[in-house]
Amino acid sequence: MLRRQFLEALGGATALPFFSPLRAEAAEAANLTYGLPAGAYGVGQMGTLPGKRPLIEWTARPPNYEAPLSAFATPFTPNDLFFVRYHLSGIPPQIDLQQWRIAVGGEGVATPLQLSFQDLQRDYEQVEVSAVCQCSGSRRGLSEPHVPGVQWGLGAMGCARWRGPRVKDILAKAGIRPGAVEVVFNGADGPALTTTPDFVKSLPIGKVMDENTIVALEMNGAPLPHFNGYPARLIAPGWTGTYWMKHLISIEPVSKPFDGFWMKAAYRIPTGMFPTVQNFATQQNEMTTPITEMVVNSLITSPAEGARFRVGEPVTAAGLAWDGGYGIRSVVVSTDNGASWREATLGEDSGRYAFRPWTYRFTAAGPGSQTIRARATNRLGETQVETLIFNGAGYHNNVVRPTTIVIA
Ligand SMILES: Nc1nc2c(c(=O)[nH]1)N[C@H]1C(S)=C(S)[C@@H](COP(=O)(O)O)O[C@H]1N2
Ligand SMILES: [Mo]
Repeated sequence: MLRRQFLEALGGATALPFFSPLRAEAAEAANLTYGLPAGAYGVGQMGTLPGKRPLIEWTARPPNYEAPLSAFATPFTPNDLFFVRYHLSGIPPQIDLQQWRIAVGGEGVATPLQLSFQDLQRDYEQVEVSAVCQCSGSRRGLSEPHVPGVQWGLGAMGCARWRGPRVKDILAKAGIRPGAVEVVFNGADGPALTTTPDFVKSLPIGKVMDENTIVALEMNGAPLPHFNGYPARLIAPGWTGTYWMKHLISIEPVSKPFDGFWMKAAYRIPTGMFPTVQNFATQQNEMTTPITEMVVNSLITSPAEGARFRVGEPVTAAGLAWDGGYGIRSVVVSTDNGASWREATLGEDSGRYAFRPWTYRFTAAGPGSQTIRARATNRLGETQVETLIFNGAGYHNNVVRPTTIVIA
């Protein structure tokens, strides 16, 4: 049977048991996460964008490609396995570096600037920030009940070393006027149909002036891949990917809250629902508020779902943990369905915005199946939840999630 047919057949068989070899096999065939809506298994398939290795293709126009679990074997995600997320399909097929400029302007600056790539490299201190870029909707496909939108599994995220000038240094050069409450960022992509609003985002002035908010000209020591925002993108460490404007072409401080569609109608969560410290006060109302910081979370990268071990065999579980920029304090692991938890060993600390690797060794019990669960806690004491905090957009899913291994 062709893989596609196999997956479609599986798509019809809803309500597979919590763990089944069939489900593990199907997920593995397409690199898909288990637990997605049954129909998603007929949609997600491997696809290759120019400059990338195969990723899980959810939509080709606009391009929405998820990283397979193998991309997270290292704490920095390879550029050619980094996920790709776009809202609009009017993406410039290529960008001419000689012609490309960032316009720094609007009523909020004294001296408007037109900055070339060379200006950005030459005239400003270059700083490096290691940071996770995670889509607000990563794991949306695991929402219960399921919600509309791209049915992302675990891989709508990645971590890179980003390098370039600080936004605050650029604004200092342009002479930012007092009274700016937000800064508006736009990218070179646009709607294919004029009826869809252009993707434009703002950030509160406090976040913009943070010394870690930069315009990245490099990603992991190389030029940005085209589909990750070549030649330059905004980095808003700790905050979800929606603010990380790709193909950046304008920076504009404003004295009133920006009222674009992508601020007012999208990327919002019910006010007070999540325990974030930094919020976006100028965009908040009683009902909803913009999503801001990522919530603390972890991923088990090894062993794979359905992996086989012998009774008594030593197993090393490994994975990653991250949060909104406070840093990971601990990761605990349970191999007995959550009855007891023990400390995992944390790996190299690449900074408070980066993936923190962890490992945990145990002995396979059994025979039968055994579950592995990981739970990260950050330095604020925030921890992952046992039960989903449901919201209609499927954001901030940090539910503790089991990986099941088979022991014979
Ligand atoms: N120009 C532009 N920038 C964008 C977007 C977009 O659609 N267009 N999507 C944003 C969202 S929602 C996310 S999650 C990140 C994804 O970054 P990546 O595609 O490099 O993984 O880009 C952000 N920047
Ligand atoms: Mo996103």
